[in-house]
Amino acid sequence: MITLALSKGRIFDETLPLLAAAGIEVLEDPETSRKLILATNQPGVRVVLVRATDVPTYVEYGGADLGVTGRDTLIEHGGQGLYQPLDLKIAQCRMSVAVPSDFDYASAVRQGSRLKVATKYTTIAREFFASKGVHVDLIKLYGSMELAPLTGLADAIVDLVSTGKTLQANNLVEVERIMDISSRLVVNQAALKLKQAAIRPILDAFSNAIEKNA
Ligand code: PRT
Ligand code: MG
Repeated sequence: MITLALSKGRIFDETLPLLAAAGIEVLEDPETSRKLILATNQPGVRVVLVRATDVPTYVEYGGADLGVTGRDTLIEHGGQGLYQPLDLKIAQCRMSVAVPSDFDYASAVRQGSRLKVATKYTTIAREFFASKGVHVDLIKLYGSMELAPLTGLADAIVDLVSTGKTLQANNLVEVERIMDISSRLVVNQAALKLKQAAIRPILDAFSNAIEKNA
């Protein structure tokens, strides 16, 4: 049995076409079913639904053989013990710094001010500001980062941006692009050896499908 860990929402939705290319069809809709283990049309393949941030953990410890996870999540997790054979080019966005539209970020940086930065992505934020030589106090949040500068909790946020509509709706502007983000396939290292015969065709089908989309 091959177990694939996915999170509900954009990762599940955007992985479906890749699974289809590998001849795998998920037999239940996670938005309507309450099940956490979903059968597929292939008796040897199942999908487990986990929180996006838990995908690397499931795959690292063998709770799943394969998983799909954002580069953001992977960097924060550390990626240890995971084989990362493919950039699936799905769930694309960017990691950015944003501030209230009336905050002069450029002069704060120029003057060497200490910035209060709220984020879920403390590893990425710490490395980015350290590389720029900007001193920051990081405030760890688990969601709704956009609220932090509006309430005086922070001067800036580090968050994912895709259309930019969320920033705009909250009067925030993007002042730095830290990195481009897409989702990766991650594979448990032991599973890759022990379940080669089942995993290899899935990797090949995904890889061909990505090339076709490019
Ligand atoms: O939502 P939940 O708390 O359950 O978990 P999650 O946020 O970790 O999962 P999910 O499904 O929202 O995100 C999974 C992965 O999708 C992330 O790890 C990213 O790699 C990728 N991804 C791609 C995104 C976005 N685009 C995205 N736009 N993840 C989040 N967003 C959020 C962003 O945080 C911000 O709040 O969408 C908002 C901005 O979108 P725009 O279009 O208004 O700019
Ligand atoms: Mg989310």
